[in-house]
Amino acid sequence: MYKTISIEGMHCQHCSAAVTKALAALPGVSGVSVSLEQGQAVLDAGSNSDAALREAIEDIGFDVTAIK
Ligand SMILES: [Cu+2]
Repeated sequence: MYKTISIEGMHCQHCSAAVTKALAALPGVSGVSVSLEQGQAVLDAGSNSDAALREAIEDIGFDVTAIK
């Protein structure tokens, strides 16, 4: 299932790369695309819960403001 995650705190390419890596590391996730400008990640989350997605991002120091 495709999800759009709104993320606060990404300031540069290193930040968006770190978010991409953290999301892609979750089992079953594919097609991760992170936009630094929009502060959003779009991905096929597979069977991961919103809570798991949120935790993966918060674990590396960014804030999740919405998951749709
Ligand atoms: Cu950065």
